[in-house]
Amino acid sequence: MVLKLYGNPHSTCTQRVRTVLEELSVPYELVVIELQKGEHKSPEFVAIQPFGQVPYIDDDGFKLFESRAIARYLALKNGGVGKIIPDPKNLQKFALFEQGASIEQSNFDPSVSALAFENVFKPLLGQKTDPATVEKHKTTLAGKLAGYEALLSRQKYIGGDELTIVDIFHLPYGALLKVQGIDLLESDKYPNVKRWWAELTSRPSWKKVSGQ
Ligand SMILES: N[C@@H](CCC(=O)N[C@@H](CS)C(=O)NCC(=O)O)C(=O)O
Repeated sequence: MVLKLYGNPHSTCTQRVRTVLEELSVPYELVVIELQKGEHKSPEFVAIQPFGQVPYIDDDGFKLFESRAIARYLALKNGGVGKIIPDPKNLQKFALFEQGASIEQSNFDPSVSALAFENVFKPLLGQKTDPATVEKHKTTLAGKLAGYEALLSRQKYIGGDELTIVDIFHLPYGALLKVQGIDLLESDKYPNVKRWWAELTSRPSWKKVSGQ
């Protein structure tokens, strides 16, 4: 049975999983969950994903949610070891990869997802953007990008010297920054962030998923 991905093409977390699927050339069927209609809050959906959020996968009856956990599972299962995830047997390399995974979740995702919520999703939902919240998260992000610059000046990627799913995890929310007037490619202040972002965003997997 072909792998089923329950999600929505506009959902950042669904895009994260799709990009990893493209990197691995794994065939899949996207089962579109209409967020506008509240399909992710239906009893059938919540019976599988108790938080009522997309995405989840159904891999021949095995169901898994949380986009980053799905990405790890898919990479380990589908020949991604040494390609987009380090070999867990190489302890130090794997530990640096896990360090990168924590960096993305604690130093990038909180501000970029909050900014996307304020500037992109709230207007779509007919809600008002709060300028003070936007400023607060912009300031936080600027500080975090300085940390990214320091890290990327001593290693090629976030999880070490090889590209991993951790870099890919940044793509959906990172790409939404551009429509909010924050272009990581225009950032002369952070040349290593610029180098890293240019390479990441030009990957065929992301171009396909983002429709570029
Ligand atoms: N940590 C979860 C977050 C999932 C999530 O926030 N999904 C969003 C779409 S990107 C969603 O379903 N939002 C609707 C809601 O929370 O009601 C993951 O990475 O899968």
